[in-house]
Amino acid sequence: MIEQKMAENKNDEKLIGIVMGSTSDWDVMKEAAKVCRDFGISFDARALSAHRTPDELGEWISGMEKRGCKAFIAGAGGAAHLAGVVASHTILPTFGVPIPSKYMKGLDSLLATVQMPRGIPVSTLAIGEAGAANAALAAISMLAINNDDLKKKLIEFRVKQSEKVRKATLPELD
Ligand code: RP5
Repeated sequence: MIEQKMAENKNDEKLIGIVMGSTSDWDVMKEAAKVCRDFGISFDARALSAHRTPDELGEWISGMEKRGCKAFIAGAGGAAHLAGVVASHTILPTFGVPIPSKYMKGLDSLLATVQMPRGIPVSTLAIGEAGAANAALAAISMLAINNDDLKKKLIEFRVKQSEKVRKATLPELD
């Protein structure tokens, strides 16, 4: 019985938790999910808000910790306190992704995410899709410290990326 339970838990393992303040953030945050998928890293992605669903957010975080989560990625727009609230619930590393906002183009989200008071760190990435993808890469780099397969995959990713730049040509002059 106990063994079966352990097996069930193993299957339910999610190494990275991806959370966003609204389903409207998914277009940006799916870039983090895609990177996890491409590296074969299990993840759970949810839309949960720091101010609209605070209790469910806390429950999800503690549930993720039980499922073996090693890092959280949190994206929100506007008064983007979601990543800070996530970090307040866990000692696991939290990566913040500022979502582009309608009126301030994400500068508000960036400042709200990055300007954490001392004591509760949020590692904040760039505004938008690049930030979401980099948040996943940063979390994966952390996982790779103790995982040689993952380290290899990250090196391959970098090599391919460099090759792409080397092979790129500029367009002809008009
Ligand atoms: C934030 O407010 C969300 O993270 C989102 O970026 C923004 C707008 O949310 P919706 O009004 O689209 O649900 O909480």
